[in-house]
Amino acid sequence: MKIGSLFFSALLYLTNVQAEDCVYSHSDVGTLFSDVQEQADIQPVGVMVRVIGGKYCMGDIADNGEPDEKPVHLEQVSDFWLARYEVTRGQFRKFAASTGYVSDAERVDSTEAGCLTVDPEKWTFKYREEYFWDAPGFKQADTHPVVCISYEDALAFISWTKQETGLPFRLPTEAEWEYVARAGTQSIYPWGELASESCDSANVADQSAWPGYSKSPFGRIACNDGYSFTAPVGQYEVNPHGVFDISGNVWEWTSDCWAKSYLPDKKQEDCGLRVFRGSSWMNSEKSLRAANRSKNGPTDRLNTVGFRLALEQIPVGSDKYEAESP
Ligand SMILES: [Ca+2]
Ligand SMILES: [Ca+2]
Repeated sequence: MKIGSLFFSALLYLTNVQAEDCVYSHSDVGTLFSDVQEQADIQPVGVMVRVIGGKYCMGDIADNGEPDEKPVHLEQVSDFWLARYEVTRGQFRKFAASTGYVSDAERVDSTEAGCLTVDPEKWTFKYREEYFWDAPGFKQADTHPVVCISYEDALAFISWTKQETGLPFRLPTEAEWEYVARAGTQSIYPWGELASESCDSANVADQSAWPGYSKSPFGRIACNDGYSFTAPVGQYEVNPHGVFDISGNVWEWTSDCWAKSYLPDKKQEDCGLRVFRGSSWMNSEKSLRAANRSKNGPTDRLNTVGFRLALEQIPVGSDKYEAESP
């Protein structure tokens, strides 16, 4: 963060944000999907969409969340580019094949090799040595989002995309992620106030969840999205900013360190924990909320967590991509 924007943010935190501050005009929110003019197909990353920045209220607006989602505060997001889809297993396969990359789940020297998965009988989580991105414990195709990926694995993939394209790809920040997920809304969920209305927009723990799910402490949402585990990317309604699966399917690593609150003076940032956002096929009401934050260590990996790429800007006149209209 630049010094100027840090000062600006501090002022906003100190201001007591009122409900009316969270009412947006269209120009505040930025250009929504109906206005999107720019997208770019950049191989091997895929389609990136341009997100027009704006200001919004970040955090637990509905006041039904966790302490780390408070206080609600104004955030200013600059224009940036975000991948239309979660990174797929096929994209990760191409990366692993061309670089010989060995993921954290596959490292033999790992104290806990494999991928963290749930025991469907006891609903306890444990690392299973045989599970990794190409064998996550359920059936996937290469069009599904890659899972069992640690934060460090995601950074390794990003390094490769930088080499392949010459463009400075990165993970989105939490503020960028929530800005895109909310898309101008202040409701509990991006689609409204009810989790049961999620199934057109997101792959969650729904009525089609696997049989072992009857013992889950998370519960199942009262609608049917058609997938027990991951779904191919892009199966549900597009978000107003032009991206798919921002909520649900798989959690997405962000570039931020987790902190106990959004207050700068109490932040006590612990970079031992990185934030991921958006909930997954295994989760339901609580974690699907737009304000929800989850976190894990940088080498931890679960079969519910993947990632999505962001990019500051595409250089004018870049020959790395073909600009397209949607
Ligand atoms: Ca589902
Ligand atoms: Ca997602």
